[in-house]
Amino acid sequence: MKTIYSQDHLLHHSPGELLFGEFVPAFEKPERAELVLSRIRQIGLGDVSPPDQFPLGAITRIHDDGMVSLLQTASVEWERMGRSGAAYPYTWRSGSMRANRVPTSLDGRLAYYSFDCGTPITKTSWQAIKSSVDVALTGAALITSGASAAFSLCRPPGHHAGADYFGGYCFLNNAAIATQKLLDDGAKRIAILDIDYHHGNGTQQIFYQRDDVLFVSLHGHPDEEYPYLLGFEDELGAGPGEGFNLNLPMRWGTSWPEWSAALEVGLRRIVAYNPDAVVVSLGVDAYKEDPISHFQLGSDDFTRAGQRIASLDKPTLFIMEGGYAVAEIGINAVNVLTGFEEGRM
Ligand code: Q9C
Ligand code: ZN
Repeated sequence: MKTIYSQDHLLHHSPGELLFGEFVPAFEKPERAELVLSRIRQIGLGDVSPPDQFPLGAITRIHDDGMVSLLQTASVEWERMGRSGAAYPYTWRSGSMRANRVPTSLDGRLAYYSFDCGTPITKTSWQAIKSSVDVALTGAALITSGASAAFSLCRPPGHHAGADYFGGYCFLNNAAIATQKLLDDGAKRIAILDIDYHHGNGTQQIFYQRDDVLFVSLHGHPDEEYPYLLGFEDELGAGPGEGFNLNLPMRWGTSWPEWSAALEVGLRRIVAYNPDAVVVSLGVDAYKEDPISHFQLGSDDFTRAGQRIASLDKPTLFIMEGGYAVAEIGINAVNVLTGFEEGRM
C-alpha cells in the first residue's frame, strides 16, 4: 500500500496543553508521524510519496471561511498584539451566548471558532495544517484513480474539527475533506469508520444531516471521556441523514472482546450501506499503554482490526488520527495496515 507523507507536519509543534489544571507538554507531537514513517520503511509497506497541493476550495467545501482564515493569520495577529508563544483561546462560546455574529477581535474569533485549550496555533502551524489536508486529498485521489487502498499519514489529526470549530489537536478535518473530494470526483456513498479512541465529533457534525456519508465511530463513552458532549448512542443523524450516524461508545477498560464486537456491529452497518469506498479514521489511542486513554487493546489487536476492515472488500483510504503511546505508535498504526493487506489476500 502506498503512503502519502509530508515533512511539513514538523512545522506544527504545540508548546503544551492545559490538562486537569496543569500545563503539560503536548501529547500530539512531531515524533508521532516520524515514528509511523520509520516503521513503514522498516517493514517495507510500500512507496512513500509527497502530497500534491490542492486549492483552498477543497477545504472550504467543508469548513467555514472565517475559521480557515483565522488559522492562517492568528499567529501573526497574536504577535502584532505584542504577545509571544502560540495563539491559545482564552474563552469559549457556549450555548446561551450569541452565535449570530462573529467577533472581530482575535481573542473573540479564537473563542468563537475553537472548543478546547489543547490546540494552539503557532507561527508555522498553518503550513503543517494545509499539508495534512493535502496528504489526505492526495490519498483520496489515489482511491479515485483505482487504488484499492492508500495510507494518508496526516499530522496534525482532524476528526475533532467541525465545520466551524477546531480543537482536540485538530484544525481541519482531513477525513471529511477527503470524503467530500471522493464524492465530488464521482463516488455516490462513502462510509467513514472512525476507530480513534475519542469520538469523531467533528466528522459526525459535518455529515450529520446527510445520507451520502455514513459515519460509524468506536470510542470512549462521553459520560467518561473527551469530548464529553457528543458521541452518545442516541445520536442517529437528522433529516435526510437520519439513520446514517452510528456511535458505539464503550466504557473505560474495554479490551478486544468487547471492542471487536462493536467493530463487527459497525462493519455490518457499513456492508448494509454498500459504499463506493471506505475512509478509516485511524487512531491507535485505544492501545493499552496510551497515556491519555483508557482502553486495553494490544498491538496484535490492531492487526486483527485491519484484517476485519479488509473483509469489507472496498477501496479503503486510511487517514492517521490520534495515538500518543509514541514508543509503539509505529507498530500499532502499521499493524492495522499490514493486517488489512493480509485480510485482502
Ligand atoms: N482526557 C485525538 O486523538 N485532551 N485527539 C484529552 C484527557 C484532548 C485527542 C484530555 C484529547 C484529544 C485526535
Ligand atoms: Zn483520539
